Amino acid sequence: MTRYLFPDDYMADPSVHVFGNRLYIYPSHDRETGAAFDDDGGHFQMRDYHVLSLSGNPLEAPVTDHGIILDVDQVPWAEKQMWDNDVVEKNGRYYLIFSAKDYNGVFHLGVAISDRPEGPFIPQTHPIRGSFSIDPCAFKDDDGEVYCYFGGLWGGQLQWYQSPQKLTKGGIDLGPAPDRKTQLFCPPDAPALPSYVARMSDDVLQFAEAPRPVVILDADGEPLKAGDPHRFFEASWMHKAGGRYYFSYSTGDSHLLCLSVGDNPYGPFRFQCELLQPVVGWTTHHSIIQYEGRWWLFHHDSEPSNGITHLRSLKVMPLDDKLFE
Ligand code: FUB
Repeated sequence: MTRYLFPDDYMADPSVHVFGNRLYIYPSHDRETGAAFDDDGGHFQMRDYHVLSLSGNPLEAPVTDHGIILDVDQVPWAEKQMWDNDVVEKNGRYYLIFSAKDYNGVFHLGVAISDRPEGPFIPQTHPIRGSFSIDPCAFKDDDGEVYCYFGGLWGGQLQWYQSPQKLTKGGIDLGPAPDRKTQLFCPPDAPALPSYVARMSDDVLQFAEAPRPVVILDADGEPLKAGDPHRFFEASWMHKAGGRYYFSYSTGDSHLLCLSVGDNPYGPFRFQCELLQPVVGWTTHHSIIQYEGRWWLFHHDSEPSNGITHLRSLKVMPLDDKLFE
């Protein structure tokens, strides 16, 4: 049982939430620009976001396209590449957290605000202070605190930020430009580079603390190694079930979606299982949500574009409910 959700257009990286009784999907909006394929994702030249919504069984319900909710030209600090985004509700307002490149070619996270889940969203003039890399996931815990998980390797620039100590000083050391490429890989037996998580300020506009590394442990309680096909690459997603915190993510160059579990929002998280095997296309990216009494996996693949990796299509499939018991 699986469904292509929106055959009318290429969209990817779905972040999914239930607001009211409706399910809202916040994807990236893929497009063809002729940009050359490269290892830094230069072919992913998205410039705007849409929001989609549905009510009822995600395998059948009609999908509404609410149109463009934010365009790169509206964001003073962003030049290009509006990659993955997510939305969180707090005190009746909706906060869209998104990743884009600034005019120096550096990815940051930005925030845009709306009074409605379907937007439109008004962007802040500057990115989140101290933010870096891509793929934000905005998770609201039961106590109302919002956490932002983020990070992505290679084109997502996470490998530029290998020192949490530097981050805790509030500065971001990009390193000399010629070294950035050589920092891409660490030895296979070194601990894998982590994604990061930061609690957000009450107004959801800034990090309330220095980002902390998200550590994923293997069955022996050791951090996953850089050479492990299950180590983090991009596409952080956090959901809570039965009081436990489930951190899921893409493994990038090994093309898996993986699930880990912890007992608090910061982790560490213990690796649990592979959620999804490689799909058609290089990237795999997802969200997990409970809706209409079942658990669902929203993700994308490049099958409808005959494998063009930057022209992806949204999909949904039910998950085995036992995964989160
Ligand atoms: O959509 C651009 C990038 O591709 C995302 O940021 C990654 O997660 C991958 O899906």
